[in-house]
This record gives sequence, structure tokens and C-alpha cells, in this order.
Amino acid sequence: MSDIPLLPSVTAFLARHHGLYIHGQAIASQSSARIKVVNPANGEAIAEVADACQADVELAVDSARQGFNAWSRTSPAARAAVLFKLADLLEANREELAQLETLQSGKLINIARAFEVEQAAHFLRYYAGWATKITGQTITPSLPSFAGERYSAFTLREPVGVVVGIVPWNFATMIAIWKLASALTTGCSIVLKPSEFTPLTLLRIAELATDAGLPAGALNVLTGGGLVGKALVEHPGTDKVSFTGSVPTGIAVGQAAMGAKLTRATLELGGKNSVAFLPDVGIDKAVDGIIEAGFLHSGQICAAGERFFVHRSRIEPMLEALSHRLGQLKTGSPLDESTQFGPVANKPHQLKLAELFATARAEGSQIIHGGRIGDGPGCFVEPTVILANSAADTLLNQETFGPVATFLPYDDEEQLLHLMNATPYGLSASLWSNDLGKAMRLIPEIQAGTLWVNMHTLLDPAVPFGGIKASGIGREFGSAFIDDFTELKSVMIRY
Ligand code: TXE
Repeated sequence: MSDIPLLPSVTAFLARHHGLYIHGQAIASQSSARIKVVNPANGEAIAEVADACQADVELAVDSARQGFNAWSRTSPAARAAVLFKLADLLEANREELAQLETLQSGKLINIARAFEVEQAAHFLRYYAGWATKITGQTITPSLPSFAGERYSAFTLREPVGVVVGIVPWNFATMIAIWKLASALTTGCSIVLKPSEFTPLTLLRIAELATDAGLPAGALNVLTGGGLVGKALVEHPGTDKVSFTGSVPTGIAVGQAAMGAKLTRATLELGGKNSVAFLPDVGIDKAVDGIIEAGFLHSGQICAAGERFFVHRSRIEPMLEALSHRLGQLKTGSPLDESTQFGPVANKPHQLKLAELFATARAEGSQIIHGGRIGDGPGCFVEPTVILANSAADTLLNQETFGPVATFLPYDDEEQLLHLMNATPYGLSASLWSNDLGKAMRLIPEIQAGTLWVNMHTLLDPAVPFGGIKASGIGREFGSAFIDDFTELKSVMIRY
């Protein structure tokens, strides 16, 4: 097989002189600084975007305040209709968005189509459905009446205001959709700041949002690096931050938000997610599970499994079967539909993984499979299996965010639970067993915001998602997001 041909609309989009998307239109940045967008599959620059400056931030926030005034007064049904229309437009432009996503992030084209576009449209429709279902409560106040007067009370859920959405590079389209959907459904406006590595699809989605009928200013897009995100977080005109990214940056963002003016912050950060196989799981099922948990999108998923615990009696055959399976994966261009394993998303990430492999070797962890990066211009990294010497090995504790599964054997359930929870993070975990009763008893003992049983990584818009411990604050999806994107106003009436 070979690469699919690029659509003419994709080639034309790449060649554009990209500006920012402010107040319903593409406009030039007030800075001449540019950022090159590089295709990680071959190291070639494919486009350039603006590196926004403070003047652009001022313009975007001013526009978002105006957008908030208009959008927050739009009826819930009208808001839902615009979001449903945007979901239709995502699907209508599926191939264009998927190709742009693959070019900027190295994601396999089939994953770009299925997750970045189709799943994103599914999530957007789920959120849109909530626009007409956001309610407060009626309350009978509890105090006694002193002179025959009566009291009644009710609560209102009001949109928090102008949201700053800061997006990482791993699912640049889908995560941006989650953020804009949460904000727009609840009547907030949003300024989105994509990762400097993957800004293209969001510039296109902003155009589609205008086509869907979104009023000017309800969604603005500023491209640029971390400083643009920081300026938005600290800006007096923004009211909430929704951030997805690394733990250190997330902590800095949370501190800046709180420090500036108690700006609300939802932080969805990384982790070091545990995957535990009880001894009753067959080797083939376990290997399928490890690939699902650790190697989907080369492990560049915040919820991916990174620490794998296998009963000592099973670890040897499991590692052998896994290595065999990984050796059969077809590595290649992400635009080739037959490719099963592509590059990681950018050069710094590839180099970070090379450093982690060097650390693993220096510490004497056993590299069972892979453990090297490619030497060409593309950002290729071998799918890697590591057997740790002890629970203290770096690879068992530091997030790799790559195609790396690190294993440690355990002897009994008590030790297993200790190992699973001995991490400062708590985004997700999974437990694999045919004994559902045993799994049900272990579920309350495992510290994670999401715990999967006999599955890993699958996110559903109806099921809340977010981290405990150092993996974040707040929840996306379900109805849980409503709490984070609205303020609760209490109204009390005497009569
Ligand atoms: O992430 P950052 P980076 C991990 C992964 C990766 C590492 C670094 O291990 O190798 O993080 O990736 C913006 N104020 N994850 O540097 O720094 C930045 O421009 C406001 C895990 O890309 O977290 C980008 O838009 N914003 C992760 C976004 O924050 C700032 C997904 C994320 O950047 C900022 C991605 C600042 N001070 C990487 N500094 C996950 N858990 O999903 C940067 N940004």
C-alpha cells in the first residue's frame, strides 16, 4: 500500500498564510512572528501559523467578552441547534480534517478519521443535548419563621463567562471539541489556544463554527506557544481555564489562574496509569489488553496504561507473546491506510523518549523489546517493552507518554494494590480478570478517577472523566462538566 492522495482542499489549506481566528473571521496577527508546523512522519515543514502577541490576546479577549454577551443570552435550544450543525459539518469535512490532523501530528489516518472527527462529532452531539437540560433546584429554606413571613429559594446555573481552553498536541481536534462543547453548551464563550505543534485543524474548525451559525466572538482561536496561554490565563477579562496537558505545565497554569484573580481552573493532566492482570487472565486476552492500554496512538494518550503488573507465574510467557505481537506491527507512514504503527508527534517528544530509554539502560532495567528511536528525519520510536528491576525504576514512575510498557511482577493481591496506588497520579487504571466478584471487591481499593475492568482507554461522553491526586482537578463529560462551566447562584425570596 502507499500514502492516500491529499485532498486539494488540504493542499490549499496548508499553503494559506494563516492568521488568527477572532470575532468570526481569520485575521492577521499583529506580530510578524511565525511558527513552523512540521510533519513528524518526515520532518518536513508543511505550514506556518502566527505566534500571537499581547495585542492579539487583548483583541481576542475583548471579542470573547462581546461574544459572551450575545451567546449567553441565546436560548438553550438555539445553542443546541448550532452545536448539532457544527457536528454535521465536522462529519461533512471528515476527510479534510483527518488528513490535516495526520499531517500535523503523525496520527494514523484511520485513527484521525475515527477518533478526531467521528468521535469528536459524537461527543459534540452529546454535549449539545445538555444545552436544554441545565437546571437549578427549588429549595425550602430551613429556618423557622419569626413573624409569619415565609421563604422560598431556588438556584440558577449561570455560565461562568469567558473560558480559556488550552489544548495539547496528542488529540488536537477531539480535545479542542470537548473544550468548546463544554463552554458553548453552558453559554460561555471560549478562546482556544492549540498546541504550537498542532494548530491547523482548530483554525479550520473555527471557520466551520461560523458556518454553523455561531455568533462572532463566541469562539476565538489564538495560535502560539506557552506564553500565549499564560497571557490568556492571567488576563483580567477571562473567567475560567480548561487545560489539558502535562503535569508541570498544569500545575503552573493552576497556580497562575488562582494567583491572578481566583480564575476557575479545570486541569486534566497526565499520569502513570496502572494496568493489573490477575492470574486467571489468558495470555492472548492479556496481550490484546496491553496493546489496547499501552500502544494505541503510540501511547500518546493521557489515560494510557504505563505501569503493568502481572502475576509472577505469568510474566515470562506474557512478555514473550507481547514481544512477538509487537514485532509483527507494520511501521510506516501514517497516511498509508495499512500502517499499524506510526511516528510520535514531534521531535522533542521523540528525544525525550530516547533519554528515558538511556535512563532505563543506566538503571539496569531490562529492555525486552524495542528501546530505540529511528535515525531518519521522521519521529519514529520502536514499540518498547521494559521489565523493571524494582518499583523504584524511573520507567515505572515517570510518564513516558509514548509506546512504552513497563512491567513488574507481583506475588499477591495486597502487594498488587500497594504497587498500583504507589504513585502521585490517579487519572486511570485497569483491572483484568474473569472473576467479576473479585474485581468488584478490588474496585474501591484502587485510586483512580476512572477504573476500567477488562478494557482500557475507551472514553464515553456519558461517563465522567478526570483525575484524582496530581492528575488534575474537575471532570469532563457526563453532566459533571456543567458544575465546572457554570456558577451556582442562589435566590432567596421572603413573602
Ligand atoms: O505539554 P505542555 P508539551 C506530556 C508529554 C509530553 C510533555 C510535554 O509527556 O512529552 O507533556 O508536552 C500550553 N501557560 N503531555 O510541552 O507543556 C502549550 O502551548 C499556559 C501529556 O506539549 O503541557 C500547549 O498548548 N499554557 C499530555 C499546552 O499548554 C501553557 C498531553 C500543553 O503543553 C504554558 C500533552 C503556560 N505557562 C503532553 N506552557 C496529556 N496528559 O494529555 C505551555 N502551555
